[in-house]
Amino acid sequence: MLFGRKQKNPIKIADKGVVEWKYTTCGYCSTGCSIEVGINDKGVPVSSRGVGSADVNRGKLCLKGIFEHDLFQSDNRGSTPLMRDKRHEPFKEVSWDAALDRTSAEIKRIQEMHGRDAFAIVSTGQIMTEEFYTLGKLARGVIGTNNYDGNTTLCMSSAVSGYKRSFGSDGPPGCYEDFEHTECLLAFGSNLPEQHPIIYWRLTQALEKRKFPIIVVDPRVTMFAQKADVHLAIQPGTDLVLLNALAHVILEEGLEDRAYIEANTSDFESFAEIVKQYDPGTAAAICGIDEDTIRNVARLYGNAGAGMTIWTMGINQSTHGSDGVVAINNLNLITGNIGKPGGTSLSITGQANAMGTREWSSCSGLPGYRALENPEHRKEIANYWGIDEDFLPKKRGLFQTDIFPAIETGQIKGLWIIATNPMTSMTNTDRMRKIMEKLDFLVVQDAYADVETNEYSHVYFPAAIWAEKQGCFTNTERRVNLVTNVVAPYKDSKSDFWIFNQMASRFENGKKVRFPETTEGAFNEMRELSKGRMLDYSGMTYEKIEQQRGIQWPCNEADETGTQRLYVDGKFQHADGKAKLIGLPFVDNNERPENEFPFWLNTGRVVEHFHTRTRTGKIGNLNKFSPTPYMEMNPDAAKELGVKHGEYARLTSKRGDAVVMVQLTQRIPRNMVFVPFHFHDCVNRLTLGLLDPHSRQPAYKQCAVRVEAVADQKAAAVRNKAARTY
Ligand SMILES: Nc1nc2c(c(=O)[nH]1)N[C@H]1C(S)=C(S)[C@@H](COP(=O)(O)OP(=O)(O)OC[C@H]3O[C@@H](n4cnc5c(=O)[nH]c(N)nc54)[C@H](O)[C@@H]3O)O[C@H]1N2
Ligand SMILES: Nc1nc2c(c(=O)[nH]1)N[C@H]1C(S)=C(S)[C@@H](COP(=O)(O)OP(=O)(O)OC[C@H]3O[C@@H](n4cnc5c(=O)[nH]c(N)nc54)[C@H](O)[C@@H]3O)O[C@H]1N2
Ligand code: SF4
Ligand SMILES: [Mo]
Repeated sequence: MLFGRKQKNPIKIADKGVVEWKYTTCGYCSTGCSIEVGINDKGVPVSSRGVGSADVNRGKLCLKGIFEHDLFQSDNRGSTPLMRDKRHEPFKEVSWDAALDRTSAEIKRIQEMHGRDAFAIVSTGQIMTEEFYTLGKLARGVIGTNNYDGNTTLCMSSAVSGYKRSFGSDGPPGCYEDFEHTECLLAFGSNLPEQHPIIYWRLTQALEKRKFPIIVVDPRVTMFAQKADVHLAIQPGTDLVLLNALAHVILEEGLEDRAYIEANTSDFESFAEIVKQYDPGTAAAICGIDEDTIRNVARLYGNAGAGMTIWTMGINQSTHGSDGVVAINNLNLITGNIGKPGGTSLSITGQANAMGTREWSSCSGLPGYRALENPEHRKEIANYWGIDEDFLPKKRGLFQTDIFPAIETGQIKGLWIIATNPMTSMTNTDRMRKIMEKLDFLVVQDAYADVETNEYSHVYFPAAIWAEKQGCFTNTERRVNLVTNVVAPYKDSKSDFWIFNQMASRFENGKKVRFPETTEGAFNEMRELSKGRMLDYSGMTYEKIEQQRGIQWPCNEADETGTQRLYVDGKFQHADGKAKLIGLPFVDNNERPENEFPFWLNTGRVVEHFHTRTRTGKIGNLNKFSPTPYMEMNPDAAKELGVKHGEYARLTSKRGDAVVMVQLTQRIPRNMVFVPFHFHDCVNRLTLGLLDPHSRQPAYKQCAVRVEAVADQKAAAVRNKAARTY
């Protein structure tokens, strides 16, 4: 009996006429999926599919990857360089030479008048590693500004700083395969099924083979929380207190790994002293998780043969972001869960190449995890690049979140923005508007001409995007994978690599320093510079990377396949070879809900959109699922205020206001609203963005707002539509 299947029409897959599939790596999130783009007989990309032989995604893609070929021809791609004398005047189309000459002249003028650091560069986590390396050479070795940073300060800075404090170096020690071995997974502030769908799929694959407990810490009942065995709906910004309490119970009940602590860590006593103060009763009053649950979770983790912790923005984007990361590392160090299968502290990274910038861009230091503060490192790099050692600064300059205030106070006069859109993604965008207006000169380099930040520019460089270029991305598990140029750059747009090389040739130092003409040439420099270091690329070639569908560093010349885990031997990068245990007292320094602003404002993402929607807003099959700025609100709280599902409501903070559609849901607690940050002139008008003292990362997830019903729904709808450019 076929139960009627005979009568059904078989599913038909439209024949797109693909004549060739070309290998590349996804350009959205840091999961690092291998993609093949299908090209038809006219050379047009018409389809995308996952690569079955790639270990990361094993043939799967999420919905962003499935439609990624639509990017190449999407609306408002930058087609030619643009220029104007004054901002807000109409742009004129100009040649590349004219745009590059004007920009280099402005950089020189500003540096001569106000000093080298008066010109700043803000970059991204979304260009190729070879492009990062080249930009670093240009910024540090040629232009010579110390105010050079990237949007990773909004994203990964807390993870970087936490890894450095604990282990003596950046570098996520684990890998996706750890899901296959772990006996307990603890996830902090990560909405994995929506934000890293394929990493989540890898987790579900592991769970199908073998059940192990999952504990999700998130103030919202996310999809991940719904799938968890234990959901800890934590008080915003207090993860550090919970982590201290977990360590407290583990030490109190003797669940720690004494041998590991003694052999591989330092400063245990001072750490234990601080942790003693965070008994679960005291902690419960702050973090909102009851005493018994804290004890149960500590026992689950402490008794697991291998325990792993993953985290994303719920930890990093906090005034205790860096401390939260160190506290996670503390937990895993005292339980001996670093560098072993299923035992790790794995920061889930964000942008496709957030890792590449950490490794090679020289934003926070020098290439290959070298430090500006280290004279040996300065010497090595100066010699290799052929510049005077004294040309390099002796310590790191301003972080991105300090560059903007320095424009406000007049220290910085000129700015080059590359592949980031701070007019939508920075906190307090009204303040950002004033900051942008203060600049003497702004150049914006983006794949799209309609990116909001371009409203304030004098020069616009149209950049080629993703698989119009060739180069590498590094994913969350340190896997270097290859992006190949599937199609030529759109119209007269150019690769970021080409733009940096052209800019270099317009400076005196640029004529002395070698700038290879191909990204492969830059890659070979990186291989040489990393030989014998922890971050070792020397055994990789483009060919090998494509063959293996990505290689995890370190990979030295004798190594064929790369390395899954760091610190397997318990040797760390601090001078004494040990990892540091660091005691972390909690200081409550957030803006909190109070009378006039009684709700927590929590912000983040949805699955269909990527960041400021410059890309996904233009792809019909993505935008149609989430076309409107909205907030999640608890039905009980809404009832009290007369706020209704599907209507517009106004949110107001001390900075500004925003009008959003209301989605009533029990996912969110009564004293909180959640708004995705993808829309311009929306939630970042409200955010405060207090900065973490170590990482300078903004607390995007904690501030206070009030909610009001909007009487004139029609006007709100019209305003809302007008505010969206696409
Ligand atoms: N579809 C899609 N995928 C993406 C992106 C995208 O824009 N769209 N962006 C990529 C990038 S760059 C990044 S950085 C990642 C971000 O990935 P995630 O960090 O997973 O995403 P978010 O939605 O920013 O925040 C995650 C969760 O943190 C929770 N949270 C808020 N406050 C707290 C707190 O105090 N403690 C804890 N424990 N949790 C809290 C929120 O409720 C939210 O569910 O996603 C990447 N992937
Ligand atoms: N309220 C709130 N705000 C947040 C966050 C939050 O959770 N809440 N998250 C923060 C985080 S984690 C992040 S990572 C930031 C992201 O914030 P942004 O960096 O501003 O985000 P994007 O929209 O991805 O900007 C990248 C730009 O690069 C362009 N682009 C893409 N590919 C290329 C290329 O190859 N070359 C060039 N030149 N341009 C290219 C795109 O068109 C886009 O304009 O937002 C932060 N802002
Ligand atoms: S999970 Fe991330 S890397 Fe994979 S297809 Fe989706 S957006 Fe691309
Ligand atoms: Mo991010």
